[in-house]
Amino acid sequence: DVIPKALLEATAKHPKGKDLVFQYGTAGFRLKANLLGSVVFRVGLLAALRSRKFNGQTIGVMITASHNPPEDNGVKLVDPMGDMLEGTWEQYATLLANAGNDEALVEAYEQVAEELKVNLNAPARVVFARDTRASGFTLAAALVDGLKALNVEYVDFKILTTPQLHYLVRCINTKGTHFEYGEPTEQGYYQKIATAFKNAMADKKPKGSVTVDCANGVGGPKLHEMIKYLPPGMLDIRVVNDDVLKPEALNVQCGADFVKTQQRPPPSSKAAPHERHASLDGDADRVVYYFLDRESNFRLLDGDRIATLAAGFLGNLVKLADLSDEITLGVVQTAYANGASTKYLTDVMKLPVVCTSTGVKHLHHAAQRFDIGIYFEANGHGTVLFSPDALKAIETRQPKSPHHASTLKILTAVTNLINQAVGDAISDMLLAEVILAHMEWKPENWLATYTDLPNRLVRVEVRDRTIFKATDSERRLESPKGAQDEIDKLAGKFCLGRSFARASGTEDAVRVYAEAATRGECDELARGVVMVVQ
Ligand code: 16G
Ligand code: ZN
Repeated sequence: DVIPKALLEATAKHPKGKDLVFQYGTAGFRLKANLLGSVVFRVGLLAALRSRKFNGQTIGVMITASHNPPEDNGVKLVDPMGDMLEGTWEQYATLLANAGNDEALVEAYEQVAEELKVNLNAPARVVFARDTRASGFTLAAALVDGLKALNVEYVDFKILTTPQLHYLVRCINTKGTHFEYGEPTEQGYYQKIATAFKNAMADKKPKGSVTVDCANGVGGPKLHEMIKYLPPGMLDIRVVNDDVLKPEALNVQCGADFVKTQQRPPPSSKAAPHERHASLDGDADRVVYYFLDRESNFRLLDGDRIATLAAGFLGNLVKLADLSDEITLGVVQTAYANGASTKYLTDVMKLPVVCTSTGVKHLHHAAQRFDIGIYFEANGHGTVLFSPDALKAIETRQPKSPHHASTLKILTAVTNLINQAVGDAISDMLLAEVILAHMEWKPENWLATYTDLPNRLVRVEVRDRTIFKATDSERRLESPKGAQDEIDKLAGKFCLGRSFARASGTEDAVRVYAEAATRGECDELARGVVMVVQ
């Protein structure tokens, strides 16, 4: 057989490091970049199988480690509609990555192909891209070796944000169908979003400027590019931390993960009170806002805030468009959502709220069950999904008045502004700007909608994190035995106390989250639960 022979030759160039165990986790494989060559090569093999399984539909491969340090890298697969790899295939990625030597790899590959009944004569197409990390170029070459060995047609999109690659995959696979998503080029991405932004703004104009911290990652050059497509003078975007020529600066003391975990502005920030600031992460799929209040206190507007902002705006548009009877709207959060945001959505906005496990794929699937499904993780990962029925209802609704017509036009524009494939920091940021402009809100008004409960997130090193098994969307532990009872007892002692512990999907640690009515109670609760876990 020719394939095994080509495969054997190619894999010899990318030997697996001895004693390494890889796992396709919440966001693909992630580790020190110098250990990743064999993994990326093998991801290429799985991408080929997945594309062949879909008879030549295009699969995406993104090389990035998001908010992790510059010396790390990672790789993940993108499914035909631009969403994340279907969960049942993750085990095959893990299996291939861990095959001990070249022969074992060929065997594993053949086993997977057979188990999944992949027609190896079907065409295979893969597109791929990488963020700005120094290691990306070499890893992309390893991927190409894998693709070539299996006769895959491929396109290297070079450097892109993660959501841009997801967008391209969706565009390619929907081209010529009723669900055509857009022009499958980087320019097509900017054009689609910029046009939608202009139409969604309608006659409004944002006040003041927004300063965007790009974590010295790929979001910097791509946002600069996007700005060229936006209507001149409409929005004053000031791009900072956009140095991609110093790869060692990536995510260091800046970006979405820094402000969220440190609860303070980056040391380099020149923020003055009341100004809007947005922070992206290293591959531009997460965004959070912050500002300094009158007393120069740091105020974070995180993913929960973007979700409530979007829910309020879209809910109102649906009502004004007279579509409330046809379009259901719901919000998806994780256990990390601040309890105050959940209460606000449920009690004040009267919206259904669903809680899922951590990780975009879980939220995404839950959001698909609404006509308009708004999902955000507190850390800024998220988007809004519109069902085919919702899009059709919006498209076919006959305007009854000029005002009704302009509402429908704005709603349509918003469906195009929001990346339907995956959470997209640039698109989410432009959405937030549109909403703030329509509401004529300053960041203070946005913050005033509800008051966050004091909360604490603690990373706990444990001997074996695999013994921590969570249930109920990771809100409760079923193992180790008795741990949950102790957590319940502790949480019950404090006003509005809530706490949970779960094994991280990306690091060798357990994370403890706690919130309560006051800072003191919250910290005491967190300390107590850390003791339970340790
Ligand atoms: C991954 C997830 C992110 C999640 C984080 C949790 C994707 C694309 N990324 O980065 O959504 O918040 O993991 O990490 O799904 P943890 O399991 O270490 O807490
Ligand atoms: Zn990211």
